[in-house]
Amino acid sequence: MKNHFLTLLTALILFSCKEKEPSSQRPNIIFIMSDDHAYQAISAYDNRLIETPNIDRIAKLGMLFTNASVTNSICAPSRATILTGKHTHINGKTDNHFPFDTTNVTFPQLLQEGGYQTAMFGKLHFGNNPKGFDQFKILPGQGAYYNPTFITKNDGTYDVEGYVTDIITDMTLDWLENERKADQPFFLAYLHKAPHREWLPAERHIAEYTQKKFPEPATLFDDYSGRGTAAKEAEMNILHHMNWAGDSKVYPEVMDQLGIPDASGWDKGAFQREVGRMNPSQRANWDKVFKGVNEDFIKAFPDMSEEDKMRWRYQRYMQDYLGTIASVDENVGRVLDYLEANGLMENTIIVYTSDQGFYLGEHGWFDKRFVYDESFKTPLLIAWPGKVKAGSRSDELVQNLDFAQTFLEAAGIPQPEDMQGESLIPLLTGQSEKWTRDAVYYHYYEYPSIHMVKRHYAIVTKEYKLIHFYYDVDEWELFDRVNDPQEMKNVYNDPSYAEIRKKLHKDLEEIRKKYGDSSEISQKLLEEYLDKLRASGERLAPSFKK
Ligand code: SGN
Ligand code: CA
Repeated sequence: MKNHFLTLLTALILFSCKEKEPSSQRPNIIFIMSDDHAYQAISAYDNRLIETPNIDRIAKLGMLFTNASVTNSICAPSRATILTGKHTHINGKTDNHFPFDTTNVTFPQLLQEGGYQTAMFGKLHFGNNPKGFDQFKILPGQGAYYNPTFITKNDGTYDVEGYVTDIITDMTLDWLENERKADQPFFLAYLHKAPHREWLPAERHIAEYTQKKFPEPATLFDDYSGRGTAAKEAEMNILHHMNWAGDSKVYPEVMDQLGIPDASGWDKGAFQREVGRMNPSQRANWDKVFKGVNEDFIKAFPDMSEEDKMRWRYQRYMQDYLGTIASVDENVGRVLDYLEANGLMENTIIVYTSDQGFYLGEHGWFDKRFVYDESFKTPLLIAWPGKVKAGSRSDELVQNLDFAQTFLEAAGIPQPEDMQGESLIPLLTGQSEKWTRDAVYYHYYEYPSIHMVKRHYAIVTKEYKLIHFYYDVDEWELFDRVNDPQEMKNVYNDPSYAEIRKKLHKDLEEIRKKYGDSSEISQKLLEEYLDKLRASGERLAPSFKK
């Protein structure tokens, strides 16, 4: 009897081990995404502005993508594309204003059903909670840098004292240490708010960064003469459209003293919304540095030309923007250290990306939205020790559209037929001959809205970009990406590009068909958007001209 019992027990143990084997071999996935992190501000791409040694560790361990892009360069729509593996016109999330349609199927739901433990910490920006997560602690909307509020799956909504990038990391590490189940693979979304506007660095970085001086981009004083109405009318110019208090950290009372108007109507409010959240000790540390910055500005202001003001504002912008990235890099380092110290490196896919790129003064701009390179492209670094060759690079045209299917393939879960991306696994594992994509599709919708970037769609190849701006204009642009990498000259009407133009028009039609986009769908989405804007009293589409 005893023997029988032991045999049965051994059989049971063996059986359950066997059952668990496949799942324990499936990789963990850590998806690290920052908000508005330009590739120009990651030293693995470009070290003229900042050193990011920890983010660079991911490139050293794995693969750096030099041609990664988004399908729609704005926050919530990019996140919707990532989670659904579908273009905006299919998943319906055209803009930041109105909530995500949660009847969409997202890949975390499929991972969860397929046996993955799932968690999300940080910024989602959907207007509702994520589906398919065993645990989440997310910021409401854009979230705050100092003493942020979190919406949580199990503990309601509460404020946490401290700096947002540190807190999101503390939550992530706490989950890895205390909630992660050893017998299940996990998907962890670790999503930073930084370096999103209004760019408030952590206390420990303020003094250091306000003293730095950064090289100016060649196109800081672009007059947009080589491009059409959209570039000329966009409200993203550092000199003309940034907030003086909210963005450049000129104190509201200093604006009054110098006679600088609150042209956006919420400049001083934006300052108050962010700096006003600080506790007395944080505020004292802030003032210790920024009072000096303001005093220097008061002295210099009377003699400053428009060009001087642009230069001053560019430096202020970079000091704060890059100051917030210093914390992101340190905190990514904390997570990588944890993985190393806990034997989690071997079987974990580590992704670092941003929800889109960003202008760091190129074309005189901040913000994103355009299909022009700085906002169309996005950083992408993927490590998977043992599977992805250390220190490798890919210049293939990959997109945020591809994450869902990549993760599903890695997890051995079937990819739904209606997802529109392609798994990156062949590129990651050195089978690039299986990768055949030679063009990608882009479509931006949020207009009229803040920054006033017109609706446009485009086809992009490694050599060219053909763009159509529509709705209140009907203008085409064609850029030669090889000979004009700064995209200063629209060659659409240049006769020497006539053949290329013809071919690209044909390819654009085909790619729109392939992804199921059309003028009818654009028109329908436009009307729905305008209806919702009207219903909201058009508060969401102010003009920010100054
Ligand atoms: C806010 C910012 C904009 C920014 C959008 C969208 N203004 O409205 O500059 O383009 O967010 O950013 S702010 O004064 O409120 O900071 S996104 O990353 O969420 O798409
Ligand atoms: Ca963003």
